[in-house]
Amino acid sequence: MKEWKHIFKLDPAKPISDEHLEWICESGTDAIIVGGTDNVTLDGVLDLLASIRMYSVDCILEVSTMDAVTPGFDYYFIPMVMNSTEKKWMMDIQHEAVKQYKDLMNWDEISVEGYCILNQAAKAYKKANCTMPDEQDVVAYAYMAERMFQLPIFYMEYSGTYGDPKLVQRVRRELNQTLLFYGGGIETPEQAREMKQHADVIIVGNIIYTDIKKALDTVTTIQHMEKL
Ligand code: 1GP
Repeated sequence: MKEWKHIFKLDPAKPISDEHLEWICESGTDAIIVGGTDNVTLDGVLDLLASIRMYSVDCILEVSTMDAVTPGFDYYFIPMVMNSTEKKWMMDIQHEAVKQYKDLMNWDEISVEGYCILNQAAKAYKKANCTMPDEQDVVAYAYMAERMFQLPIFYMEYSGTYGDPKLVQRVRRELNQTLLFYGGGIETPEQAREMKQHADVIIVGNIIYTDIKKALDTVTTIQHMEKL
């Protein structure tokens, strides 16, 4: 896994102007994740991939539906939703994918993410029929991600709302090998800095579409932290 610190997440179902896309790709962020929950289509993914490919930034597809998987990305992230109540989101979709595409899969490019979705209002929380874990549950999921499943990534997903930095800090203490990803509601340099103190990587999504300048400021903040 590369030494990523900051990643932008672009939703193939949301329009973005060429100018804003250029700013995002040239911002100095470490990578772009293409991923979303609803209305992710192959056409949408291909359009975004073609646009991002005009720049040199690393490009990752976060697989949410098998219908929209395509070659051409640098990396592929496969989520396993650890706090889903349905085995489907933990095991069955992945099983189906492996059954169909095993011979095409290049495991140098593929990483499995242990997802813990912590915002009840998030689309992904509802779609995967999650239950809300308490602090001990989250710590146990992180422990399982590293020790039991040896996953490269544990992702604390608050998509759409800013999370609890104390919980991120608590989870940090649990992980030595597995990288801690934090995503959700980051809109200001202070929030970027606060979460990055604990997480290995912060993911910035929604603010790209509502206030591009603020989104770009999160990159500068992380770059500045690295220099200190
Ligand atoms: C979403 O974790 C990412 O999957 C980022 O969250 O859209 O709230 O920034 P936001």
